[in-house]
Amino acid sequence: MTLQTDMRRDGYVILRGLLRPDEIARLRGELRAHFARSWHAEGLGKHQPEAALKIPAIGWIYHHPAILQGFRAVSGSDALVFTANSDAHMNMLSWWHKDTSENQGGCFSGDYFARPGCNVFRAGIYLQDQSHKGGLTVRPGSQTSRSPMTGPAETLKTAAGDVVFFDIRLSHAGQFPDPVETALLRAARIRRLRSTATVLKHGWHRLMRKPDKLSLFFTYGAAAADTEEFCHFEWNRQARGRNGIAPPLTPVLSGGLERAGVRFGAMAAGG
Ligand SMILES: O=C(O)CCC(=O)C(=O)O
Ligand SMILES: [Fe+2]
Repeated sequence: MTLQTDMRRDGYVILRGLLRPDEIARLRGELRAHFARSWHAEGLGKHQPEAALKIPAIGWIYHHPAILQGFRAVSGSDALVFTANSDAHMNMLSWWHKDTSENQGGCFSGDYFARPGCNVFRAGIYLQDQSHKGGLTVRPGSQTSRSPMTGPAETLKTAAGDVVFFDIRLSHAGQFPDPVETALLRAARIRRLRSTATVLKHGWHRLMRKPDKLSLFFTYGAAAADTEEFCHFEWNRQARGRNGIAPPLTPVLSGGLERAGVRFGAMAAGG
């Protein structure tokens, strides 16, 4: 009950120590191996959207028992739906935003910031201790404000193995750029300077002895109208540029979800 109360009030909850050290090491290795070969350049770092489709090796994390238990606890629902939405990041800079895609028309209909609660939650996993520099910075309670810039900010200190669960309407940011990175980000807006800016950012990162920052985010919902809307939105996004049909999850992942008693929403919503 208190976790649901905290989620309603603050828009986020940290659950400590959900992943074991060997699981953290495994996930780090799998993400590193992926990012050595494939990524989208973003925020002068590496981003893998659709990580549940594009990084088959990490399928196990999407039905990890302790994380599913976390989603059940914060949502107050035993009936969970995996939305197929997931992003992996390495050394990516970011800025204040919400995960509700207002720049693409919004993932929900109606005045969704006016509702006190929402049934769609994201898990954020940082794969190293973020005790000196925080991992995620949030604006507690901002899940009901439309602007991502409203309200006081709090930087969350997490240890590898902790998972941050948050209402997808919460205003949050990952790694803010320092002044040098701000200048490089500005340069990278000019197309022909982008790759030079990325190389310089990498050099700066090394010079300043900044540790690599790896993270994984993914979205679950409680079986409810919000979640159906989110799944439709995600299915349509994944279908774009693919002849109007979103790709199915790998059989290994869909089998794992089924065994864990989780519905795979995007397929159900799109079919
Ligand atoms: O870069 C980060 O750590 C934050 C990532 C994030 O907010 C997201 O994937 O939605
Ligand atoms: Fe986000």
